[in-house]
Amino acid sequence: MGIEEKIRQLEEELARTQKNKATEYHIGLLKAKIARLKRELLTPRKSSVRTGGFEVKKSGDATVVFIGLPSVGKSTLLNALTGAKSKTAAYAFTTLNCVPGVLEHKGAKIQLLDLPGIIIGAAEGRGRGREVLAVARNADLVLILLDVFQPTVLPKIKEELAGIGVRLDEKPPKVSIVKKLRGGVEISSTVKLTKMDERMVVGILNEYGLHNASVVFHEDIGVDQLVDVLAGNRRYLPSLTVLNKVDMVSEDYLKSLPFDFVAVSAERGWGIEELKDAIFQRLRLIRIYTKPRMGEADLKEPMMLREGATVEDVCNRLHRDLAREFRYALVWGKSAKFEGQKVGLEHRLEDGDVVCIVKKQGRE
Ligand SMILES: Nc1nc2c(ncn2[C@@H]2O[C@H](COP(=O)(O)OP(=O)(O)OP(=O)(O)O)[C@@H](O)[C@H]2O)c(=O)[nH]1
Ligand SMILES: [Mg+2]
Repeated sequence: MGIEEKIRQLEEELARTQKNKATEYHIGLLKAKIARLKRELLTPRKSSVRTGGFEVKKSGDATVVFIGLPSVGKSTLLNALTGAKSKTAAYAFTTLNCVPGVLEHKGAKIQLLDLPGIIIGAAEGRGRGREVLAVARNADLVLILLDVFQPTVLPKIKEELAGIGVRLDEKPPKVSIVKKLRGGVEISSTVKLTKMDERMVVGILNEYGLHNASVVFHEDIGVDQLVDVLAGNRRYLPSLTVLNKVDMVSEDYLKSLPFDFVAVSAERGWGIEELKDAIFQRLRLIRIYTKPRMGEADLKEPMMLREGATVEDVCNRLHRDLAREFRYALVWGKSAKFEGQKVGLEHRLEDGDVVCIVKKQGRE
C-alpha cells in the first residue's frame, strides 16, 4: 500500500471515530500517525527534487507571497502595489510561474511573489499546488487573497497551508524534548496540562520512535501541537487576509463578514495605501537611522530590522567586526529613556530610533 493510500485510510478512520473520552487516546494516536506519514510524503523523493521553476531568490528586507484561488486578482494586485507587469486575465490559471515584484514602502524594499492560483486539495498534490504552496514556506508573510464573492474559502486555504506544515499566526509550542538512552519517557511541566494525559504523550512520542526522552511542557498544548513539535519541519508565519474586488459589493455586505481583512479593489486602486501599511506592520519591520558621532543622522535611508532587534543587530548589519570593536551606543527615539541615552549591545530598539555607534578606539 502506498503512503497516500495509508493516509486516506487513517483519515477515514479518524472521520468515522466518534469523539469522546473513551476514544480520545485512539484519536490522538491516529492524528500522530497521519502527521508522520504526511511528513514522509513531504520529504522530496530523489526523483522529484526539481520544483519546476517556482523558486525565486529572496531579496530585499522581507518576502511576501500571494496565495489564493485562480482569478481572485493576485496579479492585478501585484501590479497595483509595485508597478510590475504580471499578466492578468479573466480566465483561471493566467499566471503559470512565480512573478516577483518589489514594493517600496517607508524605506523598506519588500519582495512580493505572485503565484499561480491554487485549488482546494493542492497540499495533497492536486494541480501544481504543492509546489506553489511550498514557496510560502520560505516567505516572511503569507498574503491570502480572497475574491469578495468567495469569502468562505478562507479556512480551506489555511488548511491547505497547514497541509504543507505552515502554521499561520501561531507561535512554536513551548515544549522541549530531549532524547535519552534509557529510562523511558519522563514528563514534567511548569503549567497544568489539561489537553493530554501522560498516556497520550507517551503514545504519541512512541509513534515518532521516541521511547526514551525527557519532555518538559512550558505551555498547555494539545495533540496537534505536540505532533508539530515532533515533526520538526513546521514553519510559523504571520498572515494577512485581503479581500479583493470590493468595488462589486456594498459596505453592508463587507460588514457582515465574520473575519478580519483588508478590503481592496486592485483594479480601481482602492485600499492600496492601507494595504501597504498593513503589510509593513504585519512584517513587524522597524526603521533604524544611523548617525555618525559628529554630524546628522541619515534620515533618507533607514536600516530595516525586525521588531525586537538590538544594537548588536545594527552592528552586525553595518560591519562584521563592529560588535567586537563596540564601546557603547547613543540612542535617540522611542526606546531611549532620554535623548542620547548611552546603551550597550543588548539594548532593544524601536521603530524610528536614531543610533550612533561608538567604537573602542573612540572613533565612530
Ligand atoms: N471588479 C474587479 N475585478 C478585478 C479586480 N481585480 C482583478 N479583477 C479581475 O479579475 C480577473 C482575474 O485577475 P488576475 O489578476 O489575472 O487574477 P489572478 O488571481 O492573478 O489569477 P490566476 O493567475 O489565474 O490565478 C481579471 O479579469 C481582472 O480584471 C477588482 O478589484 N475588481
Ligand atoms: Mg495571476
